[in-house]
Amino acid sequence: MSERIEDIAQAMVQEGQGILAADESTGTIKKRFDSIGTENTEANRQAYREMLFRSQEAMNDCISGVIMFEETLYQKAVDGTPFVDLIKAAGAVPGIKVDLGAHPLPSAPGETVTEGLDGLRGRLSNYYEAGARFAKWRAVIAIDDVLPTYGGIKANAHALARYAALCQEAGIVPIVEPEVQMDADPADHTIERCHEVTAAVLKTVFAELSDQNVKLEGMILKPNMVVPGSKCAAQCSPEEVAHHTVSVLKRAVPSAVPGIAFLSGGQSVIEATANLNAMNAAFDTPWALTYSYGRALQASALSAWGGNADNVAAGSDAFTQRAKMNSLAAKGEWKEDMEAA
Ligand code: 5MM
Repeated sequence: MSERIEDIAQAMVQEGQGILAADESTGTIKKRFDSIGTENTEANRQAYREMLFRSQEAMNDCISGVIMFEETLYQKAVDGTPFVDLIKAAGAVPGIKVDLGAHPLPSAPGETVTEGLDGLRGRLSNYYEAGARFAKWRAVIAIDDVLPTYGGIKANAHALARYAALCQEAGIVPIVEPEVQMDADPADHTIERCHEVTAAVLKTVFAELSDQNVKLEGMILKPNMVVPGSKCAAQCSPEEVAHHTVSVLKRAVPSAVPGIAFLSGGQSVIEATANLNAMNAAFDTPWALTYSYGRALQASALSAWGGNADNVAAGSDAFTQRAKMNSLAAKGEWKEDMEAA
């Protein structure tokens, strides 16, 4: 694997591949395990992640990078192989979530700012030693008729840029993730409102990245797609989502950025695939458009596994199916009837 951040970033968005977001913190994976009646123990977290990382076909052909939580970065498979080595053996890049979560932004009701900059330089050096070659930081942007405020956008964009510059100094590719939420209450905003807010957020993020001298060739953007809120009465077709998303991105994201890897944000597994496919089928873009999905890659695998060691093959098959469908979508070659096949 090359050690230039530009080459690592290119490898992460190579054609037909995308990123597995398996960086659920201990609290978030508890919610996922609760949904299948599985206890949130370290052993179960290890077993679940090993099932994903040992899914050879998916990992070899469809997954270019894996985002891990700190615990996972240092975990091993049952045979003693470090997870980092399993991921590298599949030709994928190991990555680490380095933010410490979204916390209330003072004097800004309803808004958060993501924390974790203090001590980040030292943590990045340790994560590099452990094998991580990319990192992720997620800013959470609330949306309704009046939110977000400019102050809220600016605080999050500034933190994203400070994080990205520190990553690049450490030889680590930053995934810059500003998420305009689609499913947080009230979640009734229209696609036009999401368009407006996403455009303002990305414009501010790229201004801050420029101010902090972040090398665009050595980063990946992980945005939301432009979609209506999950409770909006007017839902949209994949073609409408593709049109809004690509037009916002074309105006905000410099062509020096090698790739854009979307979050799924609460879309169903099929919506996330269909929307990505619609973009790649209809538009030529200066950057690769691919996936960095958490729920949309894992939901069916999680329920097929169900916390039962006897179901590892079924869970792995379900993960492989979603990885293959999204790989096709990243090339604009997916069709709905392929799901049944
Ligand atoms: C996998 O979930 C990630 C971690 O979430 P927490 O910090 O809340 O535990 C999350 O950042 C994820 O990487 C992105 O939101 C994309 O995941 P989705 O499920 O939206 O595709």
